[in-house]
Amino acid sequence: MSTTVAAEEFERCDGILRPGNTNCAGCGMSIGHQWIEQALEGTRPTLCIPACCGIVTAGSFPTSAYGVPTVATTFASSAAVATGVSAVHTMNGEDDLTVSWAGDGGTYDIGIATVSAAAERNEDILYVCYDNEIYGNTGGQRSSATPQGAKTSTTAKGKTESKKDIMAIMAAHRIPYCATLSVAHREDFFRKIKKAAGMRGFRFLMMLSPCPTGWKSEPAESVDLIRLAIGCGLFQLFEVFDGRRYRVNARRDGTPLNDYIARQRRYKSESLDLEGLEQSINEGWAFLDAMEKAFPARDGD
Ligand SMILES: Cc1ncc(C[n+]2csc(CCOP(=O)(O)OP(=O)(O)O)c2C)c(N)n1
Ligand code: SF4
Ligand SMILES: [Mg+2]
Repeated sequence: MSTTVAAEEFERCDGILRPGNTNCAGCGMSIGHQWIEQALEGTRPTLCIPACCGIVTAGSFPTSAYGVPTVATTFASSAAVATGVSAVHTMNGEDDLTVSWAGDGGTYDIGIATVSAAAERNEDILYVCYDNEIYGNTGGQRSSATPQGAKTSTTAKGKTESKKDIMAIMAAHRIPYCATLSVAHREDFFRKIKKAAGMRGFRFLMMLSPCPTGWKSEPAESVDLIRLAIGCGLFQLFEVFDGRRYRVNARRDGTPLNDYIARQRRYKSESLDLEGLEQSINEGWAFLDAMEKAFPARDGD
């Protein structure tokens, strides 16, 4: 077997994610990193990553699968550390982009205090939560982002509570920009990364991140799953400006919820309540439609 690094791989060594990383096949993080890198067109961000799969990605010292400066933070503190990194860039007169890249555990749960504090201070941070709806790297435990009905290693019969509405929480901070990201909608993804990178202040992006290991799904179906999640309305693709003006980017298209559920063995659970889930999807859309109608985004947003 040749040990020569292919020319195009070598060229990518200074990108965000290098070849040879340890992400599982079909992991949403791999797509997310590559698309952010491509959307930034050569801009090299500084990454602040808490304890999560994303910091396992780096591999063991002294090598790293990240080709940009990366700070590993404690589980709760990526937004606090990013605050410091961003301040240092400013003090040095550098225009560098500071990116927090954190899981749902580090965002919705243990990290919520530092995320909220940085958002309230409107720190100059691009915060990206890759939400795989579990504590992936520690064995797939439940998080507050785990959806109702999904089995995890700590909810053997399926989770009984609903997923926390992190977008509503972040919008309530009235930060300049909040948006959801889909790895099945490349153009929309790139547009949002470019938009967020071109703004100042706290920008919050949330990507539903397929996780074949935790979702018990086929790695090759990861992108299809996100397309189905949007088609059935379970995952809403939208953006909020200054926490007040809403724009929906894709609408549900009548895809049956079961088309999404049936492809993931995590949903083979006693507590799955399909009707209840459908009702909460309808309620979520009634809310989002009403917000967009009452408080639409402006042309320049
Ligand atoms: C204070 C503290 N508690 C627990 C842990 C163990 N721990 C490390 S990462 C993690 C879960 C991370 O979940 P998430 O943020 O969703 O990222 P994922 O692993 O899914 O990528 C846990 C429980 C820790 N590092 N620090
Ligand atoms: S456990 Fe899930 S999130 Fe973690 S690397 Fe594997 S697929 Fe990605
Ligand atoms: Mg997670």
